Amino acid sequence: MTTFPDPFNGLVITRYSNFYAVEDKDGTIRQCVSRKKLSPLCGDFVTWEVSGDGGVITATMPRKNVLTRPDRRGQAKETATNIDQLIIVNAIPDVGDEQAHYAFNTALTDRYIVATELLGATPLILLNKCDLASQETIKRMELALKIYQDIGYTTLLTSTKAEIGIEALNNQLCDKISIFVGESGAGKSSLINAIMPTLAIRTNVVSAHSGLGKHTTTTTVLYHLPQGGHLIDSPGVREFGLWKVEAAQLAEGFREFKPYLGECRFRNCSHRHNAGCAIEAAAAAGKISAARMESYYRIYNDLNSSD
Ligand SMILES: Nc1nc2c(ncn2[C@@H]2O[C@H](COP(=O)(O)OP(=O)(O)OP(=O)(O)O)[C@@H](O)[C@H]2O)c(=O)[nH]1
Ligand SMILES: [Mg+2]
Ligand SMILES: [Zn+2]
Repeated sequence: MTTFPDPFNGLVITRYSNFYAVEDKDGTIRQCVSRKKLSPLCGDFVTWEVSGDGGVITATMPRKNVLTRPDRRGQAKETATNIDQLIIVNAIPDVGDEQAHYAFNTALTDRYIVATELLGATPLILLNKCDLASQETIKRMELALKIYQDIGYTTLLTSTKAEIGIEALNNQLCDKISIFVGESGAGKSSLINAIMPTLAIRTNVVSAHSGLGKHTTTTTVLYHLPQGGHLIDSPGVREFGLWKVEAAQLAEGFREFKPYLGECRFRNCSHRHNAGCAIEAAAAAGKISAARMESYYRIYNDLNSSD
C-alpha cells in the first residue's frame, strides 16, 4: 500500500498530453488536470479535488529530486521525481559482436551513476540478457562489474528469458521508488514484467528488417510492487547527456574520489593531468580504477565541449 504523506491524497502515476493519472488513497486511478502553475511529474505526491468526472491537482509535495532525460532536440526534459534508486539496465553484448568484446556500455553507465549521485539516489548496475552470453563473456562481464562492486555499488546479472537474477532484483526493490533507465532494447520493460507477470507491459521487439523497435516504451509510468515499493518504467535513451552539472561538480559524482577531494595542491584542480592532484595520484597508486578515471576525463571533456 502506498503511504500518502499528509495532507497529500494523490500520487501521479503517469502523464498523457494534458492529463495526469492520479492514484487516490483507495487505489482508484483518476484522470486529472492540473492548476496552471504546477507541472506534476510521475512520482509526485499531490493534493487533488473532484472536478466533473475527474479531478484537478491543486498542489504538489516538495520534491526530493527530479530526474531529467534528453528529448528529441537534446534538451533536458523532466521525467520523474522522488527517485530513491536508479536501476541502470545494460544488455550484455551479443555473442560474436567483435566491437563489443571489451565490456558493456560503461560510458553510459558512468554517466548515469554521476546523475544518480548528484540526485542523492542509489544506483544499481544491472547487466541483462546473460542467457545470450558464453561462459567466457560472463567472466569478462563479472570483471567489469567488479570495478563497481569494489566502490560499493550493487550489481546484478539477469536474464528475463532464462529467469536468472530476477529474485535477487526483486529483493532490491522493497519500500522505495526505483526507476529503470538505460538504452532502448536493453530489457527494462521485460524486467518489470518478469517481476510482476500480471502487468504484461508491451516490450520492444526490434524488427530485423527496419532495425526499428516496436512497442518501445514512450511514456514514464509508475507501478506498485505487491510487497511495497514502486517501479517506474521509462523510455530508453540513445545517449545520456548531463545537464546542470558543472565541471567542478562532476568529481562529486565519482564516489571513490571522495576521500581525496580537497587534498589536491590547487583548490580549483580539475583532476586532469594537474600537478599535485590527489585523485590522479590515487589512480596512479591503483586506488582508483583506470577505467573510471578515463570515464571522468571523457565526461569532463564532453561537458566542456557542449558549452
Ligand atoms: N535473450 C534475451 N532477450 C531479452 C531479455 N530481456 C529482454 N529481452 C528482449 O529484448 C527486447 C527489448 O526488451 P524491452 O523490455 O522492450 O526493452 P526496453 O529496455 O524496455 O526498451 P525501450 O522501451 O525501447 O527502452 C525484447 O525483444 C525482449 O524480448 C533477456 O534477458 N534475454
Ligand atoms: Mg520499455
Ligand atoms: Zn585534483
